[in-house]
Amino acid sequence: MSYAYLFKYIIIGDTGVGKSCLLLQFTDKRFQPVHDLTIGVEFGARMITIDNKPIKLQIWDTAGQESFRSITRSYYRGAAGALLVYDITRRETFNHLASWLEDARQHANANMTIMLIGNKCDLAHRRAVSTEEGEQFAKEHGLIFMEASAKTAQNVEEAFIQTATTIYMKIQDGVFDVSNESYGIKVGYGGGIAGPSGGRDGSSSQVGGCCS
Ligand SMILES: Nc1nc2c(ncn2[C@@H]2O[C@H](COP(=O)(O)OP(=O)(O)OP(=O)(O)O)[C@@H](O)[C@H]2O)c(=O)[nH]1
Ligand SMILES: [Mg+2]
Repeated sequence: MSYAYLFKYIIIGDTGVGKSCLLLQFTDKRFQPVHDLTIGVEFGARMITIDNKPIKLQIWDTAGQESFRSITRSYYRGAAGALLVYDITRRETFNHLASWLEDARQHANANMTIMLIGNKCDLAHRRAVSTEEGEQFAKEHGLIFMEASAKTAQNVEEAFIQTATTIYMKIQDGVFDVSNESYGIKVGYGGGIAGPSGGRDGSSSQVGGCCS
């Protein structure tokens, strides 16, 4: 399937916060109740539509465990968007956000769009981080913010799509040189400047199905 643009995303955050579950909910509309520890990096993809244009999201789901941190760092480069995830029921995952941002600042391009996600908002009775704290942190660091649940699917679509909308608007504003793929953006048919080979979707390792 052809696309106007392809955006690369990375999902980061502590182990167990629900990164893989958010991806699975977005690509397959399923929830995995068991913690299937990610080893290294996994991959998912899905089509969305923004401004009537087909956009392909190519998503790298990284392992949160400390021992994989150096592998994760090698995926920041070439990402247009990042979902930085914490678990609203575990304060330490919120406390570690600054160190994740530090990694992003060092290894990602300066125009990467970062969406902060307070996940597991279905577990309100076990909440350890207030919504206001999440909002405040996001505001201080120039991030977009949403609370979400990979279990109920609340705000999952919204988080991925809002991130893409922000990237799309940055492209319209001329923030990126889209011919330079190191920004994590590829132009296909109907995008800005369609290249001679642009637009063909040759990906075969797609985890999720396509929608819309
Ligand atoms: N109640 C609830 N549980 C969730 C939610 N998201 C994830 N979980 C559970 O949290 C655990 C960890 O989820 P994963 O998605 O595997 O976590 P991860 O961030 O990918 O962890 P690593 O791969 O080790 O970095 C699993 O048991 C999930 O079922 C959610 O929104 N609500
Ligand atoms: Mg995982």
